[in-house]
This record gives sequence, C-alpha cells and structure tokens, in this order.
Amino acid sequence: MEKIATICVYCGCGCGLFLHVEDGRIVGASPSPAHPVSRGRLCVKGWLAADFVHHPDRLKTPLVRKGGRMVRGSWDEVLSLTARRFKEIREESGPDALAVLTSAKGTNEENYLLAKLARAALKTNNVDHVARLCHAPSVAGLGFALGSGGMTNPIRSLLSSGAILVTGSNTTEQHPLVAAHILEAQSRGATLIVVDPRRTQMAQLADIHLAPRLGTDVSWTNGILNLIIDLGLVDEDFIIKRTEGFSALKDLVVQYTPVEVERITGIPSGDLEKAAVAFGEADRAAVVYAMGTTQHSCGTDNVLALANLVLATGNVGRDGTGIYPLRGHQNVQGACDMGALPSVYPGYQKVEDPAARERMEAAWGTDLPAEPGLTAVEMMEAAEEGRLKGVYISGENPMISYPDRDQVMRALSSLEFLAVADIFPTETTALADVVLPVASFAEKDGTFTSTERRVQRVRRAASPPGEARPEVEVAADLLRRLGVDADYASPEEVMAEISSVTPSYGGISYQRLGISGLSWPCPSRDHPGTEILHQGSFPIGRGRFSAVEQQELAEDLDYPLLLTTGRSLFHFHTGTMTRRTHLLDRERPKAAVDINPADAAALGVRSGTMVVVESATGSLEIEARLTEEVPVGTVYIPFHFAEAPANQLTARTLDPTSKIPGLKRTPVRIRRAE
Ligand SMILES: Nc1nc2c(c(=O)[nH]1)N[C@H]1C(S)=C(S)[C@@H](COP(=O)(O)OP(=O)(O)OC[C@H]3O[C@@H](n4cnc5c(=O)[nH]c(N)nc54)[C@H](O)[C@@H]3O)O[C@H]1N2
Ligand SMILES: Nc1nc2c(c(=O)[nH]1)N[C@H]1C(S)=C(S)[C@@H](COP(=O)(O)OP(=O)(O)OC[C@H]3O[C@@H](n4cnc5c(=O)[nH]c(N)nc54)[C@H](O)[C@@H]3O)O[C@H]1N2
Ligand code: SF4
Ligand SMILES: [Mo]
Repeated sequence: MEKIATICVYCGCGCGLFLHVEDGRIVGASPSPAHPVSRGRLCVKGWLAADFVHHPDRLKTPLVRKGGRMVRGSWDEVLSLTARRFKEIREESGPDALAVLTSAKGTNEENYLLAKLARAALKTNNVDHVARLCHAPSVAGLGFALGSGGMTNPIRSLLSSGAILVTGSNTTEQHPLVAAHILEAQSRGATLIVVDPRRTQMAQLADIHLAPRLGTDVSWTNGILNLIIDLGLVDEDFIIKRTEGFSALKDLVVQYTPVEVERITGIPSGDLEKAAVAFGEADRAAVVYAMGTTQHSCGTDNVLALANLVLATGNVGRDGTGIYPLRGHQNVQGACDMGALPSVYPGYQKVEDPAARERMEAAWGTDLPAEPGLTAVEMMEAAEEGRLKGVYISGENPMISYPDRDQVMRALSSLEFLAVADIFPTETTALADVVLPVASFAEKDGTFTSTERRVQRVRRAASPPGEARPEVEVAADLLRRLGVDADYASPEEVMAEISSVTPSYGGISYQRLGISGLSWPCPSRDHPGTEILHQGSFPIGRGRFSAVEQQELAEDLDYPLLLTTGRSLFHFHTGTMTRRTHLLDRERPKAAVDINPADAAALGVRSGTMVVVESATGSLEIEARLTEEVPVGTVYIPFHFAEAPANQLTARTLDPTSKIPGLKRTPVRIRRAE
C-alpha cells in the first residue's frame, strides 16, 4: 500500500491527510501527524474524505445536449462546441453577455486559469464564485479596516489567547479542527464567549453564551465596545499609534448602552457586561467568526463592527490575538486570491487600477476589460433578464446553493448556452448544454489555500474515472481554442505563472511547499511566508475604525417566525459528495426543520409531523424536529437536501457593499401539511 500526502477536500481548516492506495484504488485516509493543523487528527469527514472518489455515479464521459437529451460526446466535440458558442454570443451580444463561475472546490491553478479564461479570452470581468455567498463581506470589511481580508493569525495562534469571542460560527461542526484549538485554549484557561442565536455545541461549551436575535450583531458588538471604553479597557497607545477614526466611533457607541442592547438583541445586560470584561481584560484576545456574521444584508457592517473591537483593544499583530474569518470551502481563500472575483486580478489587484491592468495585460499578452463585472447573484438576475447568455460553471451547484431557487431555475434555463464541469451529476448539470467530467481532488496535482492563508500541495493518488480530465487541462484547452497561449506542461507551470503575477504568492513554488506549505504574503523565493499579519503596520498604513449603526430589521406580520439556514457536521453543502458517503449519510439521512417545542405546541406540531414552511419567496414541505437548540420564534433548516431545498425560501436581498444575500434571516410562517 502506498500513502500519498495531500489535503482534505472539505473545509477551510486545510488538514493534511494521507490517501492510502492499493492497486490504483484509494482504500482509505488517515491523518498526518507532522501537519501543523491536523497534528495527527481529522474530523469524521476527513477520515472519510476519499469515500466518494470511486462512487459509481462519477461523471465519466463528456455529455452534450442533442434534441433535448444528454448524449455522450467526445472531448474535442464538447470543447469545440463550447468555444464556438462563446465566440458567437460574444460577437452577437458583446463580451459581457458571458460569465464564468469558478469553483472553491478546484485548485488554485484551476481557478487562476478559469479567471484568465473570463478576462483574457472572453474579455469580460464577469467572474465570481461562492465566496460571494460566504466571505465577500470579509474581503470588503477587513479589506477596508485592516487592508486585507485574510485571517490575521494562524489557527495555532488561538492556543495563546486569553479570551476568544466566537460569533456566527458553529465551529465544532463546520470547522472541527479550529474548534479543537479553541477548546484546547479554553482548557488552558482562556475564556470562551460564544455568540449564536442557537444553542450549538459550541454555545453549550462556552463560559459565556450570548444569544442575540437574528441580524442584531452590530448592536451587541457596539455594546461590548461601549462597555470596554467605559471600563477604560481600550488600548490607547495602539489607537493613537496605529489607527484612525476612533473619536467618531466613540461618539456613536455611547448610544449602545446595555439596556438598549438588551432591547434590540434580547441579550441580558449582565451577560453583555461579563463578555465585555472578559474580552477587554484579556492580554491577548481573538475574534472568530463565520456565516452568522457575514450572510446578512448588513454583512459588511457586522464585519466592520468586529474589526472595531479588535482594533480598539489592540488585539492585532501578536500571537494569541487577531480576527479569524473562518473560510468555508477548502480552497475558497485560494479562489479569491486567484482573482476569481469580478473586481480584482490575482492578489487583489484592482481591475479599475490602470497600473494593475497594464501589468496584467503585459503578462497575459492581450488587452483586458476595465469595468468590474457582475457578482454571482447579479449574474442570475442578468440571465433572467436576457443580458447574460452564455455561462461556464465549474464545480458549483447554484440550483441548491444560491438564494431564491425558482429564480435560479428561470435564470439558468433561459441561458443560450450553459457548460458545467463537475465530478457528479447535480441539479445544475441537469440544466447544462454540455457537461464536462473532471478529476476530483484525489486525482490531480495542484494547490489549495486554507483559511490560514496556507498554500499547500494537493497530490494525485489515483487516475480520474473514464475520460474525466483535471480541469486545469480543460481550462488550458479552452484558452487555446479561444486564441490565448496556454501551453502548460503541468500544474506546476501554472503556479510559476501565478507567482510571477501575484505579489503575495511571489515566493511560492512546488519545491518550497513540502508538508506544511507556506502562508502568504510570501513575496520572494527567500521569504519564509507570513503567519501573523499586520505586525508592525497595516498594508493601508493605519487601521480604520468605522462608525457602523444597527440597521432597521424588516418585520412582517404575515410571516411571524424567523428562519435561519446553515449546515450539519455530516453533510457538505448540496451533499453531492457526503450524501454519496454511506457512513455520513447514515448519520443525517433526511431534511428537517428545527422548531422550539413552545412554537411547535402553538402550531400543533410534533417531531416527525410534516409541515409547510412559507416565505415571501417560496414554500416547501419538510419534517418538523423539535429542539431547544433553536430559541422561541426562530426555526432552522440545513440547506443540504434537494428534496426540501432551504433556498426555495430565501430571498435575493443583497448587502449593498459586498453583494452577499441575507441567507441567515428570512421571515416565514409554518402550518401542518395537509
Ligand atoms: N460539515 C460541514 N462543514 C462545513 C461546511 C458544510 O457544508 N458542512 N461548509 C463550509 C463552508 S463553505 C462554510 S462557509 C462554513 C460555514 O460555517 P458556519 O458559518 O459555522 O456554519 P453555518 O451553519 O452557516 O452558520 C453558523 C452559525 O451562525 C448562526 N447564526 C445565524 N444567524 C446569526 C446571527 O444573526 N448572528 C449570529 N451571531 N449568529 C447567527 C447559526 O445559528 C449557526 O450556528 O463551513 C464550512 N464547513
Ligand atoms: N440557505 C443557504 N444557502 C447557502 C449558504 C447558507 O448558509 N444558507 N451558504 C453559502 C455558502 S457559504 C457556500 S460556500 C455555498 C456553497 O455552494 P456550492 O459551492 O455551490 O455547494 P457545493 O455542494 O459544495 O458544490 C460544489 C460542487 O463542486 C463539485 N466538485 C467537487 N470537487 C470538484 C472538483 O475538483 N472540480 C469541480 N469542477 N467540481 C468539483 C461537487 O460535486 C459540487 O457539485 O452555499 C451558499 N448557500
Ligand atoms: S476539519 Fe475540515 S479540513 Fe480537517 S478533516 Fe475535517 S473537514 Fe477536513
Ligand atoms: Mo462558504
């Protein structure tokens, strides 16, 4: 048996694991003891990471729609058709009638080439991916406040924290190896503050659990800061030397008294005070957050408020401090770094900056569009309106993962041409004109960048099934068919190009990555990488405070309950892989809506009763599950299940700055099904 060192395909923790190979087949996975994050551990999904790889449902041959039916085609046929249709649409309707959605499941090399395909070959900045539904507010908010959207410190740094504030993150289930570090810190004496409307396992383990009403995060964050200022626990030296804009913020937060915060959020004032003292008094404190913070129509404000808290207390640039936007997909950080976003090139160089554009034009040997393109949800709107006509989707399943499912269906169905690359048939490949079967993480070489900005090597352990090809080859082939030089002999050569055009990856090469990888910024070949950001200064000079106010929250008497959506430990998003992993699917085989027993009694509903959940957007039928994990007035549905798709109910209400939809708060009503 051979053991191939690679990286887990699921979450952004970026655990190192070995794939065990026997006679060309992957027979198991085990943790890497030498890896800096896993240190010999994996969560249940990591242990089972390779179980779906040889599943019989894998896509094995290219498919093309003929007379309404999907039939087998050759690679040459489907790629020449794709290139021809994209050219025709561009000639008839202009380049902005085309778009590319890249995949946070793909490698950096794949994301880089697909973003290059959009910009250099199709000539549009319409390129985006699910980071839009995930950490777009972090890219915008932390980018503004600190000069970088990246997690400031490595996961290991949490072990030195004296207080850790975790908000909007179901850490033990969604980032298990980050949770392991947090709980280890707690056992060494750190105070754990968890802010979550639900009583998650993390909330149950916390020293202080604050349960705000959905969408009221700016209020409690400003409230904690107000108390910290009152108690004289701000870091005045840090504020003077390294920041700007504090006095406007200070004038604003006085309104957020404990009594006022309790009125808005429902958090008892005594609990807020305990949290403020614990966070403010700690010599080293950290803030960890995820989707409960970002997935709101005020997501950027939520992030800015948290950034205020770490800046005011001087918790930046040292071990044990910092702000941790936990990246979700195993390579969503990398997909952003590679410029798979409508407004930036690799390394967050703005497309609107003429100097950056000239550099990229010189590197890619072609002229590039100057206007930022459409974001992911805007693409769906443009498609329905007929402005967008041809789309390439790599490894995303918007039919289940994007808000307002009926609209997504109308949007994708109205396209003139849709190409989808995936490893399995999905609700989205079902709408495609061509389906491109690609290699999974276990069948290709490349790199993933984890939530701690750690660029790590992914290694091929088996051959792709049937005619499936690594998407890096598919993207290069399409580039050539569309007239752009793309003679890469290997993914390693793509990385050489990436490092030549991406300053923060300038020193990264396959030879240097080894077992532990390198954290960016790593600007040159002799640079050791950067684990802790902002040590002496910020990329923008001074850190910036923002006086952010709580937004008015829409209420609707017709829809008296609030729905929040999310995930479970055993499934990953739309379930394409985990629902094909027997041991995981067995743990969570079906969809359910979590309802508090008090609400259930009022509705006449028991565990197991089928109910109809309705919002202004849509409705679905689903089984009820009674649990005290959700507070009275709030219900919860994981979005993994196509048979009861939570996004049937969510709306396309976007945060104006980052364009993330408010997936975490939807007014709904519930009744028993007939
Ligand atoms: N097992 C598993 N792991 C995963 C994933 C998966 O699908 N399955 N997906 C990965 C991805 S891409 C991501 S982005 C991450 C997501 O990781 P998380 O963000 O941790 O997961 P979610 O379930 O979306 O939501 C987190 C928490 O936010 C809380 N919340 C909801 N509304 C609010 C609010 O208004 N304020 C506050 N403070 N909290 C609120 C919810 O109750 C929930 O417990 O997980 C990654 N890891
Ligand atoms: N209601 C609600 N909706 C949400 C969220 C929420 O909390 N609530 N969360 C949002 C967030 S944070 C995210 S990140 C999105 C996730 O949304 P998606 O990213 O659309 O969901 P996945 O199911 O992870 O889709 C990944 C696809 O990639 C395929 N795949 C796997 N490996 C490879 C590969 O190597 N190459 C290629 N080409 N394909 C591959 C998989 O089979 C799968 O079809 O969902 C968003 N939607
Ligand atoms: S914590 Fe995340 S990266 Fe680590 S094994 Fe689990 S799913 Fe994989
Ligand atoms: Mo995500």
